Amino acid sequence: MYTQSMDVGPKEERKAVRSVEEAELEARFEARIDDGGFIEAKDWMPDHYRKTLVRQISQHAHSEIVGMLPEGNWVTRAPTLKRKAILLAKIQDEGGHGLYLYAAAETLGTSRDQLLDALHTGRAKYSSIFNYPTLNWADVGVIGWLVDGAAIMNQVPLCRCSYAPYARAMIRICREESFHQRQGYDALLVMMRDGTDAQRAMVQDAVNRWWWPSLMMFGPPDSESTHSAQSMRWGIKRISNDDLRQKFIDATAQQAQVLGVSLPDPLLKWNEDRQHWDFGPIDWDEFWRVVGGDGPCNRERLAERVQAWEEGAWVREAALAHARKRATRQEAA
Ligand code: BYC
Repeated sequence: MYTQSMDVGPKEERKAVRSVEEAELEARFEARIDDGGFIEAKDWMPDHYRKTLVRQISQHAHSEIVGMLPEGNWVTRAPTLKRKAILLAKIQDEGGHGLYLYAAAETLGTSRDQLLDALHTGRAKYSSIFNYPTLNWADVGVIGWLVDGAAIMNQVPLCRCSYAPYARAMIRICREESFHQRQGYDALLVMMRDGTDAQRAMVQDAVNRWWWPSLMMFGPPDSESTHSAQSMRWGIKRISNDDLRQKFIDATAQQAQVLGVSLPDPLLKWNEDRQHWDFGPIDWDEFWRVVGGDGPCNRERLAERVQAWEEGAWVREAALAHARKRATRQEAA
């Protein structure tokens, strides 16, 4: 009821009418979410849902383009033409993923310039994993196996995210990510099976450095996750941070055995009762340090991004000038 009393002024009345309409819209929105339906860009949605999506999708987009940097470090030093072509294609794919994701975030009413400004001024987050260095060639294989492997584990459920433009982008991204993971595993398998002792040691060293940061990719424990409960209720996240992390560990512990590498966790052990692998404590202080900007490469990554943006200004200006010229010609014709 929005006209309970006769003594409300026109302003109060308008506010009350609006809130009734909003309550109805919200009820319809909630019902659609409960039925497992999808929300499209033009559908009504609560402000908090919109903000949560812009936050998550833009963080994801930033991760894709910052993720190009550690691998880019190895393009000129890839050991063979085949590995170089694969690496170039993979890095190019990450740029494409960033594009799909920025486009999905833009459908929520935030411009690409605003999103990139937040990244370049250090206000936006991107995945903690990309603040670690790539020290040897095996790091490229391990990024494919573990980092892309963790990304797929986290991202397959996002193909069913309640926000349809994000879900559609994720379907395309996941197809490509599975190739990324396989190329990494294949590169490592070749080094472990046919390589020299030095190459096998290089793989083990890379695994030792990337294992724990990969587990941190899934976010803080559920008990400390600020957004999980609401995002799960809205069907943005379908599986919790801890459950995804466990699924990832279960899959990779077996793959490590096939590869012939050991994982750097003395407590990693198959638990017959739980039907899962038990694992040791994660260093959450390290995670929050890296997320807070104080990881091994945070400053370097951000500086490189800003430099790339500034050096690309002439390309953006030329594209705009070209578009203006075409529009003028079309008007004149
Ligand atoms: N790094 O409440 P929570 C990839 C932040 S893979 C940095 O659990 P949420 C790629 C979180 O943002 C990587 N920050 O948050 C792979 C929040 O801070 P704010 C990208 C993290 O959102 C290979 C706070 O901690 N993938 O792209 O419910 C090659 C509390 O966390 C991290 C995605 O982004 C982290 N690891 O859950 C190239 C997938 N974890 O925002 C590229 C989509 C947490 O309140 N994203 N934080 O300031 C997601 O699924 C979720 O956003 C997360 C976190 C699972 C990551």
